[in-house]
Amino acid sequence: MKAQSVERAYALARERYAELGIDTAQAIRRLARIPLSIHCWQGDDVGGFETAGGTLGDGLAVTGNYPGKARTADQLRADFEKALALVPGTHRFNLHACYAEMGARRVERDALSAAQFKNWIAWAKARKIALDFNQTYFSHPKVDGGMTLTHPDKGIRRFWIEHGIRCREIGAAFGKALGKTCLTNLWIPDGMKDTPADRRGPRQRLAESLDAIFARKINPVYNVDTVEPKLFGIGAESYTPGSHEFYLGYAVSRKVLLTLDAGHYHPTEGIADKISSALCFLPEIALHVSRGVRWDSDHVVTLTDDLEAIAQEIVWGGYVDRVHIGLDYFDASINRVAAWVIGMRNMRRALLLAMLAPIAALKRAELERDYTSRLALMEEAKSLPFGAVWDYACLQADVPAGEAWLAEVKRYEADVLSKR
Ligand code: RNT
Ligand code: ZN
Repeated sequence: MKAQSVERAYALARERYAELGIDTAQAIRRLARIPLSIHCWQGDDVGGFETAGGTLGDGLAVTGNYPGKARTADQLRADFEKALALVPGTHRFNLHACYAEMGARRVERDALSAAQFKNWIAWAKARKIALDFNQTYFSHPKVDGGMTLTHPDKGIRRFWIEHGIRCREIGAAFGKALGKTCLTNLWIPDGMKDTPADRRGPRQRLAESLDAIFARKINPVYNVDTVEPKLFGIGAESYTPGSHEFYLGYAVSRKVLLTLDAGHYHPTEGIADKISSALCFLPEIALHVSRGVRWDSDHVVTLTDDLEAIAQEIVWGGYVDRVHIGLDYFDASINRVAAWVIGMRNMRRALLLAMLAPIAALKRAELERDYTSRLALMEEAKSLPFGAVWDYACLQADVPAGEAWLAEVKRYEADVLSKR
């Protein structure tokens, strides 16, 4: 795209938005400051580096075998840097415990420490990237019968409790080293394939296990904890102890954050409407923005009505500082760097669209019970020249506008990915 055409289109768009009282320059500035936490696991199909060629399971499934996936931490870092250079704004990187780099000595998950993440910390520091973290309760022999923190065996529970604690400590080490608070997210795959006889026991054990994990207070300047509910998983269709109600109650009563994953509810149930409810009772929440197609399939995030609704809730509700936006999807059937870029750019596009809506006029119409105007304005807003503002935001941030980023990914594929 020619810079000159982008600038000309932007000048007209700015005028049009100004007629509606919308300041496009301010929106672009605000957008750049919203941090998105980008999941590391899109780069290698949730593989991690503990064992070579590990297979996923435990309710998670990645489909596709597009060539060129990252096989080492260095490759993953390089791939992410490529993606970062193609999206405007501030980004964090969200690691999982299974991305530990073991070096000469293999360490079990209940004994992990920041030592296995020293390369990640050094990299993040050098590039001024904040890190987030996740316990890894999958791809491990101690996920026994699909159970971790709810397991009836105390020894297995203890192992996973230790893992939970170690990961909070690693999160705190990230926060301390980088000077940016780490958000550590806990999700477990535990569940039952068929109708359980005891729904109570596993939930009580889960609450106890979580209490043991969160018992030690960690300075919230370094690490903040969040818990992620789910409706069901593959092989756990009938019962999930860590359901939405379970974790909502847990988060509110224990003062941890709640992570709303867009794929973790019934197929027609979105997470947008949950944001303002949860934020009545929680100071902050986290999001795993994803796209389920018929089930929690974790497709690449596209600019859907669901995504727009999420962004509108965050922006229109005035929650930008209280919602930690993270992405969570994994597609191995297309170029993985492109998958990152598409989802990242779409999340930003949705936020910008929300900022460029005539919010004040919409809210005024609503208060005056002029629902006719509310609907009319909402619909007219859909054809405002948003694309010109987005392109200009990219130009200003010195990242490719329009589809120009794709050529860079293709070049990277030819030069780097195809040679792996
Ligand atoms: C699984 C959860 C969880 C994972 C990541 C890899 O359904 O969404 O967040 O996707 O931890
Ligand atoms: Zn998730």
